[in-house]
Amino acid sequence: MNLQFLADPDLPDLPEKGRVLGGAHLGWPRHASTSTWPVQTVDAPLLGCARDRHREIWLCDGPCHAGNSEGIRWQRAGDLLYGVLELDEADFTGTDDSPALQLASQEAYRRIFRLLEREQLPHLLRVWNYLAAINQESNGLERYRQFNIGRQDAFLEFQRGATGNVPAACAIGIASGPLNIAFLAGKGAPIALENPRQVSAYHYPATYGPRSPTFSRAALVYLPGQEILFISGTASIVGHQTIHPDDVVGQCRETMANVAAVLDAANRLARGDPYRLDALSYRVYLRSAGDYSVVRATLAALLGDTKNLVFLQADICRQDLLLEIEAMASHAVEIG
Ligand code: 3EB
Repeated sequence: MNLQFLADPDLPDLPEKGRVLGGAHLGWPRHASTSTWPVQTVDAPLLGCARDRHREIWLCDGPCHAGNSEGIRWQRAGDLLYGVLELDEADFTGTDDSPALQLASQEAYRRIFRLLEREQLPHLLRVWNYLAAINQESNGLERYRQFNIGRQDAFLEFQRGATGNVPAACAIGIASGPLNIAFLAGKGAPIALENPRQVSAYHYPATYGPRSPTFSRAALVYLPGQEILFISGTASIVGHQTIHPDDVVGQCRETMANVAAVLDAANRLARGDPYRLDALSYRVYLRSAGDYSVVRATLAALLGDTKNLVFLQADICRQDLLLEIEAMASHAVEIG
């Protein structure tokens, strides 16, 4: 099974629909999706984009089959599965100790893990998490930290461990709406990568919340003849501390130094040609839309151009972080 990432403006009007594993629609206001495959709708305003939405798909070279279980819209092709689920916090009765978002997060990951057990595709490779009002506090705890408790509880409940071989991920704040999670899973284990410039997120000290986030800095994923690199949401964090508060250009450069460090770690293990910073597909999340021009210029200076970048206005999981950048690339590798 070979997987190809296609995005606007290079997306065909009518991709061969039996071969689209799934995708994402970015932009606000939201467009009703008419796709027959699972689509994660990311309700965040696009910045500097001529189109009013940005569509992405994962195209397979073989047939996909669809399923809908555990409230997850999913599709499977060979040993790969892409799924999307949305859970409304209002459907959960929180308590002082366990707010609704924590319970919804735990339930979302439980459902994912149950589906993966049933499909015998045990490995979570990459997860895209979006939640409303991520920096808002309730029950004395920031909502991102509530999410982290629920997520980690589910990993532990399913005996998955919450350190080491955990998926690449992002966790981003949007204005409103349900907890919204998309994921890619497979039969084979990914290689989880860490960043030598950063404390592993799963070892962050308790000053960032009672439970550490459960994600790796990147994952190398293997399909027959193909290697995919997923670089998790990356920010201006060195060690475990935010660097350059109130300086968006400083944060942008530090973030790219982190992306470059993760890329170096990937290239030490990559089986194909080396990955290059200027040949990745990027999503850039900016807390403040007004920072768009200066961040774009900073990235253009580092990367040469910005044609493989999508910019979105969204909240980052620490109040002092002004941006977060994630990236991805796919390379052919020798089979065998
Ligand atoms: C960081 O490095 C920034 O909780 O899944 C980045 C990627 C971040 C994923 C997550 C959080 C997550 O801590 C935040």
